[in-house]
Amino acid sequence: MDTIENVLTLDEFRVSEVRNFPAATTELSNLFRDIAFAAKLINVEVNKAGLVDIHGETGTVNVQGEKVKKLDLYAHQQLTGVLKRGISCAGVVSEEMEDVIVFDDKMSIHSKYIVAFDPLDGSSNIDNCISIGTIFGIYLRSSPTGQPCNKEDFMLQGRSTVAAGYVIYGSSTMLVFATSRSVNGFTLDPPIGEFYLSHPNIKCPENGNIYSINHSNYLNYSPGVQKYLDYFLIKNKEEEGSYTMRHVGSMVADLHRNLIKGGIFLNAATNAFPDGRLRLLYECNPWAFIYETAGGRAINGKQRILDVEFKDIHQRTPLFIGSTLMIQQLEMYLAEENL
Ligand code: AFP
Repeated sequence: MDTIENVLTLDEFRVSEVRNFPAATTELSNLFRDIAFAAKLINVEVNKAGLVDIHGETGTVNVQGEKVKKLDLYAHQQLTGVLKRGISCAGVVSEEMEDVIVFDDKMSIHSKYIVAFDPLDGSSNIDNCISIGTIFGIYLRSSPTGQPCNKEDFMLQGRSTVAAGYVIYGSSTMLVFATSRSVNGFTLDPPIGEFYLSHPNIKCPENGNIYSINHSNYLNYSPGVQKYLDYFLIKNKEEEGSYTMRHVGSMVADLHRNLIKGGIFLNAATNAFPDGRLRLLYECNPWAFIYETAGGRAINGKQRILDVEFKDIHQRTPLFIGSTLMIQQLEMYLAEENL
């Protein structure tokens, strides 16, 4: 086993990337460092959630009509503050804010990147000590640098993602960062306050035996999705243990596990949510980019998530994401339903 001296810290990894890949920019690398710093700040508060007054709901309602927990707001403020103080981000869009946030200070206007994030996904789980996470996507702005970015810069398609990642605040805290080259995972050593490269070059297994879905909505799903779910039940009747259902209700936790172990995660359209529950810009696009880079796939049932047309910064989409062969099989069931 490697001693800690042989394991790269996040900073050492950043330096080695810039050295080994001449196309890697220090600006992106700095952005990565800033997000890691915000993750540490958020992690400290997440770990104290049961103890301090920060726990609980603020009572206000966010743009999605959901009650905002104090930690959601705290995470939003930390990420926004850290990115604004840095020199690599021109503006952000957050699940917690109705509109985009443009950084108009004299450093930020020269930055070429913008960031879309869900500061704390799965926050209805905070009260129950269940893993939660931060999701982010990094894009190049289209407006010229030297002036503040604008709302149009955020009217993006997922395929223009430059980098994306997530932080999972679980039994360990991990930061996973994907560029078009690779997906790498870093685990936080809390007493030292350092992220170490624990999961280099993550690959999503081509196949898996885990499916993750809110099964209570079965009768509200389309016939194709229902038949796909029936397939797992029938297979398990034939040979018990062929498949297992695992659904935390915190997509960072579900998707992190499936990325490592292989599996499929489904958030399908229902009567109440005809476009699914998840948000395209700052949830599904980053995850689609991470999975595709790791060799997996992400679709909305009709097309690749990264090709979905932009309509609104808070638009929702169904999401089917996971191991390639499992997505392929789902597509067969969805194709049959359209015959
Ligand atoms: P919260 O942030 O409100 O807890 O929502 C979590 C979430 O967006 C996602 O992480 C889950 O996978 C999804 O909701 C679960 O919702 P449904 O199972 O009701 O679709």
